[in-house]
Amino acid sequence: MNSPASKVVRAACPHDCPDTCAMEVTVENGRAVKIRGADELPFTNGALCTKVAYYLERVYSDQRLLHPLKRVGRKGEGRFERITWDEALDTIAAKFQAIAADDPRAILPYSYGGTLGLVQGSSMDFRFFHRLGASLLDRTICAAAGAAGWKASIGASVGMDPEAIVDAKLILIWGGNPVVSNLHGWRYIQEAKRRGAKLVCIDPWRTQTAEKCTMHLAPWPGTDGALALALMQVLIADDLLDHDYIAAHTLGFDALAERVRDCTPEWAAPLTGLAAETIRGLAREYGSVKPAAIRLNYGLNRCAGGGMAVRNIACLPALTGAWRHPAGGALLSTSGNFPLDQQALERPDLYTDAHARPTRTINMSTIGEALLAAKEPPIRAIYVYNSNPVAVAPDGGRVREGFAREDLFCVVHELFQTDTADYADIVLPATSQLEHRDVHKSYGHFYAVTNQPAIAPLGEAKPNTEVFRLLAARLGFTEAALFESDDEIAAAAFKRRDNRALGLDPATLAARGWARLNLPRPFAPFAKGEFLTPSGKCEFFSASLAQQGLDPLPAWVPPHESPVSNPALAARYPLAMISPPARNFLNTSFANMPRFLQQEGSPKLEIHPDDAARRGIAAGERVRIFNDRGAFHAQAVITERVRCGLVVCPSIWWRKLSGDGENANAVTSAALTDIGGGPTFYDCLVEVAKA
Ligand SMILES: Nc1nc2c(c(=O)[nH]1)N[C@H]1C(S)=C(S)[C@@H](COP(=O)(O)OP(=O)(O)OC[C@H]3O[C@@H](n4cnc5c(=O)[nH]c(N)nc54)[C@H](O)[C@@H]3O)O[C@H]1N2
Ligand SMILES: Nc1nc2c(c(=O)[nH]1)N[C@H]1C(S)=C(S)[C@@H](COP(=O)(O)OP(=O)(O)OC[C@H]3O[C@@H](n4cnc5c(=O)[nH]c(N)nc54)[C@H](O)[C@@H]3O)O[C@H]1N2
Ligand SMILES: [Mo]
Repeated sequence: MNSPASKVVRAACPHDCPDTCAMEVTVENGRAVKIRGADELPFTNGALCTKVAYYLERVYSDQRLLHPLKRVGRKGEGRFERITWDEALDTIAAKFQAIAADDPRAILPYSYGGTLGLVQGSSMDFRFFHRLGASLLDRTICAAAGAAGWKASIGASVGMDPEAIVDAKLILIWGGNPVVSNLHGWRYIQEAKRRGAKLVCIDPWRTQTAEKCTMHLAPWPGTDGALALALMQVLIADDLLDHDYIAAHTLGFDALAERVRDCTPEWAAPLTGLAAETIRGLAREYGSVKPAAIRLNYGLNRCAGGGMAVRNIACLPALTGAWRHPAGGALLSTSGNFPLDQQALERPDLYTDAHARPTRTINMSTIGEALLAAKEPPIRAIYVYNSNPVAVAPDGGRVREGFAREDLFCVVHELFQTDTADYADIVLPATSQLEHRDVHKSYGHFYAVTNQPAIAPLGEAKPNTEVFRLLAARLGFTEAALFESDDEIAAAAFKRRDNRALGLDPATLAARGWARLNLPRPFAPFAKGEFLTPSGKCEFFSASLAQQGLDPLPAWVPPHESPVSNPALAARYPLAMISPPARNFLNTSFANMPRFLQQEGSPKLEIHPDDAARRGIAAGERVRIFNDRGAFHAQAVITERVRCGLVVCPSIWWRKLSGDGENANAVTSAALTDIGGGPTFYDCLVEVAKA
């Protein structure tokens, strides 16, 4: 009941997760006392995940940063002193002004998925840094390779309706662990299983998802591209094709058939570590069971060939005509369905109007190298928000070295004193989702979700947008776009004239908390072709890849680090390591909350009994995981969930809370993917020894 002292506020889960839940926050006398998943949004269905169900513990955590701070100790040491907002903003403005007078490109914004809100994550921040003339950041750290690979085949991040999957008869869960990282999407897959679908999980690790599937295939990390080519070979050789669909809606079939002629299951078997008969069986099933759906996720795009692997898989439903049915086809991300008005949100014209020379772009996945070696100009200041690079970026030793530069001016806007905040000169306290306004799209469903502030900012915390407005004023900028309110920004987020945005008007969103994109039901995006590629077809042959100097056809790109691609390295470091999400953490978010730390215990390394025995490692023992880049420690979990030769470190731990000041990114590589410039977290050879 809503009495004056008690109200229910409509909110959105801000976290980097495909589910983007609608939430209801009960507020009594200015304090949030209850949070729950909204019942009416079909995807959320009244339930939050185990992390966000306890969100109030995060909001009201005694670890929250409540005042601006300035560093008084050495970088990384973590000694800070309280200052006023005026002192903090004056310091930042003076530094930025001095650097910008020489070359504003020496200033770098660094942000990612702390909140996926369009207001707090991609509006005023972009406007401010555009006006300032700072370097641009290429936000590659998660999905860049997969998005680029998908784009080459399909044209944009559009795929099947995740709710329609309930009617599929065969579902390949490929490079995803929905029980952990897409819990609400998993509900629809389970419903399909209840209705008789067969679920096949393709994941090197026997996850909780794999256990609940009908079948689990465990390829070596980074070999999905080869597996997909072999599936194509069988589909073509056994004539399990939809010839009409191929003729009408695809480009380059003959060249593709030629390309995969020798990519038999026998060819792929030693590369993937799967039996040839298993591969052939999967291809025959995929080619004959209808409707067949593929739910890809990003786990498979974190290896050298991650772009091409996704591209290859995205070609499969066009060969079999699976796209004809709403419950067939494939889905990686629904992002491209949302008619965002990116120009209105980000205002790139603020750059071009104020600066004659073009800026430059820094890839966030190689931030260590950029901080240490970027030239013309070197990076002199970094402003970090919505991200924790010292813990999440690959080749963590280099990243820390970069952030430790005494001559680097570093601002970190955060809710918590993270590993990165320890390297800041100025730390600014950020509001939580309950304390600011936002609006969200989703990358796992078709609903926009609104977020109204439920409570006043705690302490002196300020939203991202507010800080940029204040800094813009201090720097003497006068453009109206730099002073818009959060409500105004939220109202401009979607392109009003795009038909898909019907119903996404701010009033509807505010009243109900969420709204579905105006897309037909049932939705079969490519039943009649109409792909979003330049040719309008599913491009087996991609002229745009060719233009970039890349292979225009689906191809096999081996991992950077594997016995096949680098036998000398594999002789020294024989174990492939992946570090996917721990269930109770969301990247490094939640990994400082006592409840979740207690559930995860300590950093763990899952290792096969034979690999453990060979190294004299007993269950529960502390082990050292190392390669030429670095080392970290974990507790050995001896298990057949991993095959011999594979180790898994559920992540991402805060370095300073892990026991040795390191985490899995001490050993991961900053080498990039084939397409899209993405990171290769899961392409990493290591050795393990008793500590
Ligand atoms: N609880 C929880 N939920 C999360 C997150 C979290 O940290 N915690 N993170 C969020 C974010 S930012 C993202 S991007 C998504 C990530 O979620 P997903 O997109 O599902 O990606 P990952 O969890 O990285 O990997 C998924 C699975 O892929 C497997 N995998 C690793 N390498 C390979 C490979 O080469 N081939 C194949 N076939 N499989 C491979 C891993 O073992 C893992 O089980 O989840 C989001 N949701
Ligand atoms: N080894 C290994 N490394 C990985 C991965 C892996 O699987 N293995 N996964 C990779 C992936 S998929 C991703 S997406 C990245 C994730 O990397 P990040 O996007 O950096 O994610 P988080 O670690 O959750 O850090 C987000 C930070 O933003 C802060 N924050 C939240 N809301 C706000 C706000 O409104 N304002 C401000 N200023 N700050 C806010 C949070 O407190 C948190 O500290 O990590 C990557 N790193
Ligand atoms: Mo991610």
